[in-house]
Amino acid sequence: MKNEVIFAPSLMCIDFMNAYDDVKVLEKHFGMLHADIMDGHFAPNITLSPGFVESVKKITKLPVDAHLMVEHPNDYIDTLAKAGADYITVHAETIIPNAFRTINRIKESGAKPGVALCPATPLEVIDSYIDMIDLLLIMTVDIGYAGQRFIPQMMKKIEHADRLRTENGYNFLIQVDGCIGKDVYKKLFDNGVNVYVMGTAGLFEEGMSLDAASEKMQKEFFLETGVCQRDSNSK
Ligand code: S6P
Ligand code: MG
Repeated sequence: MKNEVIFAPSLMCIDFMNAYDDVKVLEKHFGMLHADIMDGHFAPNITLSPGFVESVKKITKLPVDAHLMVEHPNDYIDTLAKAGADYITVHAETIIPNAFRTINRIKESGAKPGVALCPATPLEVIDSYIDMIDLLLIMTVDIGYAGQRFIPQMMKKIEHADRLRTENGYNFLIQVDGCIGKDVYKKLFDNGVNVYVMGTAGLFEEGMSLDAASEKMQKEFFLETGVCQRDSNSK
């Protein structure tokens, strides 16, 4: 668990006019795809949809993790599961009144439950159900947009989550999302991060083909951490 490394390119960063080809390139290189779903209320933007996830799942066998940044996540769980989302990640801030019902509903839908924390939300908020989740998403930027700066205070939260996992024998994957690039690979890896959401900071570079950028990204990760591609990307 601790050493499992998966790169999950962020689908909101692909070229939508070239979506089919971009997904096919990503499929060649990576082990998961990350789909941001926002409602313009909980997050100040509108991005992908369950329908988009369904289209992606029709053309690839890669697992998709759906990151739900919406006020009412329960409204989307069944549709997303039907669309083929492998992980459904809801924000802890949005499920406080009915966290157990929501997590159980994700499990019943056949998807794996994930829980996300905005940067200002402490880990303690999920104390009572941390043992029920398959994925813990620690946001390293405020939600809504690609291209922001990494929030350094998040390193402590990641370290804490990894310690809790080891001490209690929990099995969730730790995922990070927001400005993940070569400056932080080593520290994140050393702190037990498993799933790296790759956006504009580490992967989608203007002026470079996605194929070349995918290779460059993984070489950089290898140089910084010593983990090679063959050991990563468990699908
Ligand atoms: C932000 C969203 C993210 C972005 C990702 C992009 O609300 O959850 O998944 O798509 O942050 O990465 P970057 O490297 O542009 O910050
Ligand atoms: Mg995201």
